Amino acid sequence: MEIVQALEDSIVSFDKKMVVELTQRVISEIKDKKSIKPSEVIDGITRALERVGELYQEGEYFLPELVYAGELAKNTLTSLKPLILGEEKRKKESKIIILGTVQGDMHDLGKNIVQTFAEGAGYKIIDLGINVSKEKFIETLKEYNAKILGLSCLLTACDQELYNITTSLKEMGLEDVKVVIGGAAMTEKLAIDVEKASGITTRFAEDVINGIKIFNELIQ
Ligand code: B12
Repeated sequence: MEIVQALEDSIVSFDKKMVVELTQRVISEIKDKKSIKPSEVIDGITRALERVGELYQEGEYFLPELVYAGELAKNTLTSLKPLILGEEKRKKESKIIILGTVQGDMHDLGKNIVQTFAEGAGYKIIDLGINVSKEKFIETLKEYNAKILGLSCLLTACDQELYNITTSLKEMGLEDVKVVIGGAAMTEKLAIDVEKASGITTRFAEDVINGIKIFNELIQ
């Protein structure tokens, strides 16, 4: 786990050369020695971005640093993707999840991790990307006759979108759709409030692993 810690530190200190080198080492550890799991590396990357976020909040880092750390993390995740698919493979090919980041929000690193893991767990993911309107979510749910909607939201300012989307689901007669929300601005309490206000089943996932468990429960 020392390598994962070093990778985490090199993202926080923007040491690109070290990030590239450590990513390669981590990949060999996963493939050859099987001493590290891809999910442990994801946890390390998540911690790194959380630390960068704290430094940003404290005024130590600024927006360009956030962007750069996000890019370093993205490159590592892209290299890990084939291994994650290998780790999580199971059979739920016919189960479809519509996924996206809500309107007004451009964050996609967490959503992309969910996409990769859920695909690895055998789900078919229709990823609508970032800044997705409620109309687009609803149109796609209908198009695929999908019953699970995964929403990523990292900005408190976008909380209202969750109410808008779920209320529309109800109004459109799609009350059998179940919603799973995740991202920095989401909480268990918010999920409960959204469910109460809309009547649409809404669950909160604190991370990707918890998210996959919830998908499994909801889709049974
Ligand atoms: C990287 C980052 C950025 C990057 C985004 C790059 C990208 N391509 O995504 C950039 C620089 C572009 C950015 C921009 C902004 N950001 Co920003 N950003 C972050 C940062 C540092 C990390 C987020 C991240 O990627 N984390 C790592 C991923 C892996 O974690 P995650 O998203 O939480 O996802 C995990 C779980 O939550 C869960 N999950 C997530 N989504 C879903 C969905 C489902 C269905 C499921 C099951 C699970 C799930 O699974 C994931 C894996 O376990 C956070 C700080 C933080 N602590 O979160 C701030 C943060 C989210 N940003 C913030 C802000 C304010 C902004 C800006 C408004 C800044 C500005 N002034 O312009 C803009 C917003 C632009 C916009 N309209 O969206 C604030 C939000 C505050 C709030 N509560 O509203 C934060 C919290 C920073 C802070 N402390 O102030 N940001």
